[in-house]
Amino acid sequence: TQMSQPKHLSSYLSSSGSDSMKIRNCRAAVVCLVPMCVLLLTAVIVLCVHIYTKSTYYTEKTNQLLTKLTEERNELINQLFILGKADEWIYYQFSFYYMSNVTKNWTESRRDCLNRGADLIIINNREEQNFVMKNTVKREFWIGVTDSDVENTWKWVDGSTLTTGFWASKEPNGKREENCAVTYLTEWPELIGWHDVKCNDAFRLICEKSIFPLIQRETS
Ligand SMILES: *[C@@H]1O[C@H](CO)[C@@H](O)[C@H](O)[C@H]1NC(C)=O
Ligand SMILES: *[C@@H]1O[C@H](CO)[C@@H](O)[C@H](O)[C@H]1NC(C)=O
Ligand SMILES: [Ca+2]
Ligand SMILES: [Ca+2]
Repeated sequence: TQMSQPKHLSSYLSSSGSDSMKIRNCRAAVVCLVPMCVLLLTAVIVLCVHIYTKSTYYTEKTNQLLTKLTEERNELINQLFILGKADEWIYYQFSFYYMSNVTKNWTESRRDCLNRGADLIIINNREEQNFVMKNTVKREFWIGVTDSDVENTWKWVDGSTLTTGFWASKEPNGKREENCAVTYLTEWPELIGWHDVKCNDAFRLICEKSIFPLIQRETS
């Protein structure tokens, strides 16, 4: 039956012509066309199946993403509510900040931040440093960096190593005596910036809570 159809078709197509050459050409064309049609159809089906599975895959993915995003949003709203309630937190560039009014040593200050669901500030760049300067009074504030473990290897509270900081000129200078750091805003320009000081001294603190751990926890 496979061969009968091309034969029939070709004879139909060449019904007006008496030229056998024409018939042969037509037959050859049909013989070629039929597998091509089959191939094309197969391709279409494969493509359809592909698109179908892909679309269901994407629908699933989209739903997952939507659920995740909704959860994220709710969590963020929750967080905003908790932090906003205190009305002491400032939002800037994906982080919330809290500047204290009371003074404590570095360890106690860090504990204070942790109790607030945050940690001592990690100053990542010049913009963040400028933000801190703009939002603090002319005092020293603890920041989350210390070289208590290894002299002159300053580690942030998240375990990362400080590369370049915003140290005041001639700082850090305290060797083993001064292993914790404050950011200092003062009228003396040469003293503006970070200072290493004694960890047991009492200063105000800056807490930072990034919104990224929240998102990372959700997506992992
Ligand atoms: C710090 O607290 C005292 C009272 O405990 C208050 O009078 C003062 O205004 C506060 N300062 C700031 C900068 O919030
Ligand atoms: C920090 O202050 C607390 C409470 O005053 C004290 O118990 C602790 O020993 C101090 N820590 C350091 C490292 O000085
Ligand atoms: Ca930071
Ligand atoms: Ca110093």
